[in-house]
Amino acid sequence: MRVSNIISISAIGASGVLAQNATGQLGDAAVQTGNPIGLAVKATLPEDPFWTGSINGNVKGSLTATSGAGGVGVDYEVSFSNLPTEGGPFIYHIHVAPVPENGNCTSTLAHLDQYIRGEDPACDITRPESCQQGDLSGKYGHINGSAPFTAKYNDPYTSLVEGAGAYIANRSVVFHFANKTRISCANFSVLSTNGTLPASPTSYPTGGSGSGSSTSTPSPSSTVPLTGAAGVLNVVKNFAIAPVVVAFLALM
Ligand SMILES: *[C@@H]1O[C@H](CO)[C@@H](O)[C@H](O)[C@H]1NC(C)=O
Ligand SMILES: *[C@@H]1O[C@H](CO)[C@@H](O)[C@H](O)[C@H]1NC(C)=O
Ligand SMILES: *[C@@H]1O[C@H](CO)[C@@H](O)[C@H](O)[C@H]1NC(C)=O
Ligand SMILES: *[C@@H]1O[C@H](CO)[C@@H](O)[C@H](O)[C@H]1NC(C)=O
Ligand SMILES: *[C@@H]1O[C@H](CO)[C@@H](O)[C@H](O)[C@H]1NC(C)=O
Ligand SMILES: *[C@@H]1O[C@H](CO)[C@@H](O)[C@H](O)[C@H]1NC(C)=O
Ligand SMILES: *[C@@H]1O[C@H](CO)[C@@H](O)[C@H](O)[C@H]1NC(C)=O
Ligand SMILES: [Cu+2]
Repeated sequence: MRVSNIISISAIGASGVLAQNATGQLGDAAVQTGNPIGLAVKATLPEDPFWTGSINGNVKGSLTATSGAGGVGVDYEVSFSNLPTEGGPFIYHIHVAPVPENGNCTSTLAHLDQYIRGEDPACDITRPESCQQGDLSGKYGHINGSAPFTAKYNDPYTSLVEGAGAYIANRSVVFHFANKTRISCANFSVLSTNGTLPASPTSYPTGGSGSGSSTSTPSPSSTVPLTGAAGVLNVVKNFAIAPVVVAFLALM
């Protein structure tokens, strides 16, 4: 008893400050400005789940991301339904890499984490700037039950400026069980730029097994290269460390 008390007290002593004030090795996440007004991207989960266990069809849903008011941060609109009846609370994140053509969610690697924070300790919801940028459910709420879930929030720490380390549109969204097992994942596609719909905004790749509803419009841009947005390449005010971070994440 004594010994274990002493051990736990000293463990708190040693890690308490860090645990309460966890932040990235590179500090807290910076607020992202200059996001292109009117740009919207959307990730829609495919027809079939990546997870091969027993669920009643894939989770349905999407995450729409638009430039925040005044170009500050990104406004997210999240909607998920047909959730599994067990295995929650469910979590979802922006992962660094896109989903490969074969739909393998493992290949999306780890969370967008430009500041090298890591997953542990868990995100403190009262200090979102200290969390991994991609940990959206950590910052804005887990999905507790199996009822259809919707949420809307502004995240100041992610970006729609191509070239920024915090850029999300060339990455992916992954939906997990509470135990982190990956159920499904999706790339972002451009939904609109200033109200105009490029390419085929309503058709999305179905991930894994292929034979799903094919797009009638040929859409080389079903994922995001923002080719039309010439003025958008606003690299200057942003970070050049993303490759380093990706390298770190690949180790996790
Ligand atoms: C940890 O965070 C708390 C609350 O934000 C703050 O009061 C305290 O000074 C911080 N401690 C350190 C060592 O940064
Ligand atoms: C949308 O239009 C506004 C005003 O004309 C312009 O400043 C902005 O760059 C445009 N956004 C995109 C994504 O093209
Ligand atoms: C994760 O949770 C799901 C749902 O409860 C379960 O089926 C699966 O076996 C778990 N995976 C691991 C690795 O524990
Ligand atoms: C996701 O985007 C990447 C990069 O554009 C692409 O190679 C991949 O095929 C896309 N994945 C799916 C499932 O469409
Ligand atoms: C997905 O990719 C991972 C890592 O490359 C690999 O280990 C795994 O076997 C793949 N899973 C499927 C279902 O292809
Ligand atoms: C989920 O449950 C936790 C703990 O009970 C609570 O703090 C949180 O607000 C709930 N999240 C949502 C999105 O309702
Ligand atoms: C996504 O774009 C950022 C720059 O905005 C870049 O640093 C990163 O390597 C790209 N990621 C992928 C997977 O293409
Ligand atoms: Cu994740």
